[in-house]
Amino acid sequence: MADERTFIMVKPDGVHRGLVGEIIKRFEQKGFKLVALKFVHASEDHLKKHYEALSSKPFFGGLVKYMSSGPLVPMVWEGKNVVKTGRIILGETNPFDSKPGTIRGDFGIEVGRNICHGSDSVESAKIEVALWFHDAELLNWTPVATPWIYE
Ligand code: IDP
Ligand code: MG
Repeated sequence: MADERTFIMVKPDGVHRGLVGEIIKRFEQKGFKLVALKFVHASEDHLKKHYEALSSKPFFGGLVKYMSSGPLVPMVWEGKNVVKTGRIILGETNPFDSKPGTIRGDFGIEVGRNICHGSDSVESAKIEVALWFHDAELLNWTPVATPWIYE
């Protein structure tokens, strides 16, 4: 369905390394539609909620520190199969396992500095979008290129 949505976020290392435009570009040029975007410095509490499912992992504390150490660029992207395709655009969790051509494969080395986040399912995307954005921040618009992307 062309109205599937995913939550993508540039992490602090991606922001510090000047990769915000590069990451947006890859989703934009694929044909996905930008629905929401902001620039925020999130609290540890907010990030603990975002990564709730990982709270028992040994790296959880370090992950929350890293994610709250600097600005983030949370975004919502929409399009057919955008959740799965978004994960392919990002690469594997560990940049070492990520193929060239993916964001993590092209720009990262270590799992704890993997540049970007992407929802892993349609369900978790809904939860993450609601955690990071108010409904009024999700814009309703139709790109003029739509009939040149979808048949
Ligand atoms: P994902 O971001 O590819 O969905 P998850 O397993 O959901 O991967 O893990 C969330 C984030 O936690 C990863 O993107 C990475 O930043 C961090 N992380 C995952 N595994 C490790 C690890 O073994 N050491 C340090 N950080 C990790
Ligand atoms: Mg995940």
